[in-house]
Amino acid sequence: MTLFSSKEYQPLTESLAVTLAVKMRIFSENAVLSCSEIGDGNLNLVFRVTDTVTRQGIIIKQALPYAKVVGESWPLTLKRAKIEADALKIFGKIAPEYVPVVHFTDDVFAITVMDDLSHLSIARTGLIRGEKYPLLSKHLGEYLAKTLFFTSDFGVNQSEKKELQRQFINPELCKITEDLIFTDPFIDSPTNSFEPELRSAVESIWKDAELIFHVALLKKSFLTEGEALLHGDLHTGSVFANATETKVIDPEFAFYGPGGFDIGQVFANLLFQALANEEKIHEIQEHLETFWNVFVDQYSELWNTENQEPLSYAPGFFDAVIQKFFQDALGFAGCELIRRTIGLAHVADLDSIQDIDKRLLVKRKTIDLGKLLIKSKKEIHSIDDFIKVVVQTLV
Ligand code: SR1
Ligand code: MG
Repeated sequence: MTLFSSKEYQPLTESLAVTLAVKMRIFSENAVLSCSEIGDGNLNLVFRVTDTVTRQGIIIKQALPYAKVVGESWPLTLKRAKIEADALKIFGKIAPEYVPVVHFTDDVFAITVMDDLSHLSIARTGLIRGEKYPLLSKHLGEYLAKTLFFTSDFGVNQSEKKELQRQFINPELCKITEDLIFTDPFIDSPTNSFEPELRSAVESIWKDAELIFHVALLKKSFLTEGEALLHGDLHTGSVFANATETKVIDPEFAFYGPGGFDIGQVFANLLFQALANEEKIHEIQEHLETFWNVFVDQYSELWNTENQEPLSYAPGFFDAVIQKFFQDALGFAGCELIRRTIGLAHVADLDSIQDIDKRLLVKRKTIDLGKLLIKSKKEIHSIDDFIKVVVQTLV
């Protein structure tokens, strides 16, 4: 399809997004369309085009050639739009109930057109508002069990997996994670951002040789272990939800990495809610338990019924794989807790706390929990141990 007269990339405006929707013939010929740019993430433009009568809509997402959160001084590859669309298609085949349908893509314009999810809320925003998502953790457990299994050497032919690995080499976006999660928060980097009152807590991170040693090992794992096709940025802002439905969006950071990274991001981003609101500890505890237990049950089922690895029956092998996911996830969760508190890209769960004393207290606890998870992950053997550590940090 020829999109516009120009064959060169240009950022969409609301009126160009409507022109595109008309050309795609998604709506009826006489439909009167409205459009607004609704993107609130760090990187992309997101347009919702709606039929003003039926209220049905579509989403047109476009990558910008720079990081929106910083500006044009931080150039970013447009190839990430293709990575994201390809990942959505693969994850959509594996776990269709949890992934929006992709209707159209254009690599030159870095555009992905997909289902409108406006009947759902961004999970982070909804959780902050106090909304309940009783199925969120079960759905995320199922989603990750399926995507981490069916893209790994256990769930896909091992040659096909290597082809996928090649397709999802994603150096520019991985570099963002390497810097913003594993490097910058642990050194005195100009990208860091934190309240001046936190300086001594932050400097104690930079001086903590044992902590830096463990972070270096986690970074090595992120750099070198191609276990499965990861979402790569699975925080609660990448999830749309309501009481019955969950959709995982935004896999532009997708690449072959350690499965515990996606699991750890879910752990950490649920934890922000408990850290910010002590009264939510039971709700978040249930989410953490359900998420992990569903993940293990589903992964175990797939391991026993769909395994492509002839040696998978070896006694103790499954338990070792699950234990590795768990301990990696704790360490990665610790890095996510710290980087969202003192690094470049923060989370509204913490930053929206208006009372400065409360915000500082919560952020100090977040840093403490992050350090503990990174350093002590090998002493935390079960989800019950993990919950105990969280509760001890909160009191
Ligand atoms: C410059 S990008 C900052 C962060 O936003 C994305 O969602 C990722 O989490 C990244 O680390
Ligand atoms: Mg994102």
